[in-house]
Amino acid sequence: MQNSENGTIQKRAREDQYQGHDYYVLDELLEEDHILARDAVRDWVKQEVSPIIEEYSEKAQCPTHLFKGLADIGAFGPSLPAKYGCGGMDEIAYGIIMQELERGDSGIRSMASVQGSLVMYPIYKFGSEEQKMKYLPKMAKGELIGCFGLTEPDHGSNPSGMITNIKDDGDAYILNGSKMWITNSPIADLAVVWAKDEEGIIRGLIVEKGMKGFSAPEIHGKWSLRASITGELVFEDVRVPKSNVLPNVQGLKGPLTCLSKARYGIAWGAIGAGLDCYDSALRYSKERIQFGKPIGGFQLTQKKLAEMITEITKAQLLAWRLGTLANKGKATPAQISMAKRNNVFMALEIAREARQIHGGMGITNEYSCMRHMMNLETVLTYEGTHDIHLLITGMDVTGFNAFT
Ligand code: TGC
Ligand code: FAD
Repeated sequence: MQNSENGTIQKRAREDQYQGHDYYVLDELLEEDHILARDAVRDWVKQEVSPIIEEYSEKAQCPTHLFKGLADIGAFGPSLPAKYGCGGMDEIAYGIIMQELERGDSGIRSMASVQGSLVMYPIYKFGSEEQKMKYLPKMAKGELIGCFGLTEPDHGSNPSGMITNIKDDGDAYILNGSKMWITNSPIADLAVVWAKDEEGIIRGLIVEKGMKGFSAPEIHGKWSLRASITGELVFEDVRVPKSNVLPNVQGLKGPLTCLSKARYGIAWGAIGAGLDCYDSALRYSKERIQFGKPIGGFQLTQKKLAEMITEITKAQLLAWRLGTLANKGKATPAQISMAKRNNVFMALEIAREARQIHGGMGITNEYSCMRHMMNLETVLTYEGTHDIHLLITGMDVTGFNAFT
């Protein structure tokens, strides 16, 4: 196992042997740009993420130095327009990039999801031209880091109950309240925060680091997504200029529209985590000898591997079709919920099965499956829990709301 001296992070010696798996030859459905993007991100993950990720996770440290590299490979806002310094690619390219990042670690994908889909996207979709020009090019380059504040200590699945609020004060609003479980908040330069105005209407605001009364303490003690930094957002009479309000949206559909964008990315991303676990388990099953033969020669191991690749292939098809709908602007929020829910659960089940195939070694940092498994517990919960997405599907097919 790897060791560190003096608390510094050392690169792991073992080579990342990951190979993609494409049982139904879905590459034939991709364009050249998609394959180029995938290969570039895969190489970057092998060089920059795999050698360090186990130890950053163990130490519960966020590899913040990777923000620059993520920007260089175009991971921030890949499908936002080039005019703002973004990728100008399509939704399938965005999905594939998320898949390759999450193949490395869900926390690395989170760094990109939050920046691109939850901060840059609302500024792009709901912001003024001045706000777009001020923030988007710098965020695409990783010069500014953002976070997204929706969840509150007492309002997680039910964000419409939020109590964070703004009061009119001439050329500014006075912001009070708090947000909980916010990815990147302790290191963020800006936060897109959702708060109710005096009429109870949800508005989006850009709150900048350094504004008086604004703090972002870190949350410690996570057993999941340990290479991602999570914190609170605390607002005590923060004076936010009215020019920082996102002018083009009101109501809960503002944050939920951003969530649709990010959940779409997670539907692809989770496949990456599942693929990494499958790839490792397949290789191990051919190398590990018990009872005089490779464990991959036993029927029970084959059952696990066969079911894994079947579920991965179904998830790949779901993501690809969702991507083609998204490219036409036709992917519905409920379709996105189905894919997020299915694909994350699929990846979590695969991580558990892969851990079994690795036997005792599966619980160590020599292999990625235990880390993926722990990460995926968060992915199953954030951006809408597994059960909330089930209820979204239930409401979509029956027309009845079973949330309340
Ligand atoms: P409801 O009445 O259904 O909807 C209110 C308005 O929003 C519209 N809408 C959507 N629009 C776009 N995308 C979606 N996914 C949408 N879902 C709903 C809806 O049409 C309506 O519009 P309008 O014009 O009629 O006003 O709202 P509700 O209060 O009944 O809530 C429904 C529910 C429970 C599904 C929703 O609140 C929900 O999705 N809850 C889960 C909360 C959640 O996902 N939180 C995530 C926080 S952010 C996060 O986890 C980031 S992790 C990042 C990382 O590290 O990667
Ligand atoms: P709750 O809403 O309290 O749910 C608890 C349980 O009750 C769940 O199983 C849920 O499914 C169930 N439940 C709730 N309502 C119903 C119902 N009507 N019917 C049936 N079951 C129900 N949020 C942000 O805003 N920004 C971020 O950047 C962000 N990053 C995160 C990072 C991490 C590491 C984590 C763990 C969370 C993050 N979140 C973020 C918050 C995340 O979105 C919430 O944790 C999630 O939405 C669930 O809210 P909750 O934790 O309050 O659980």
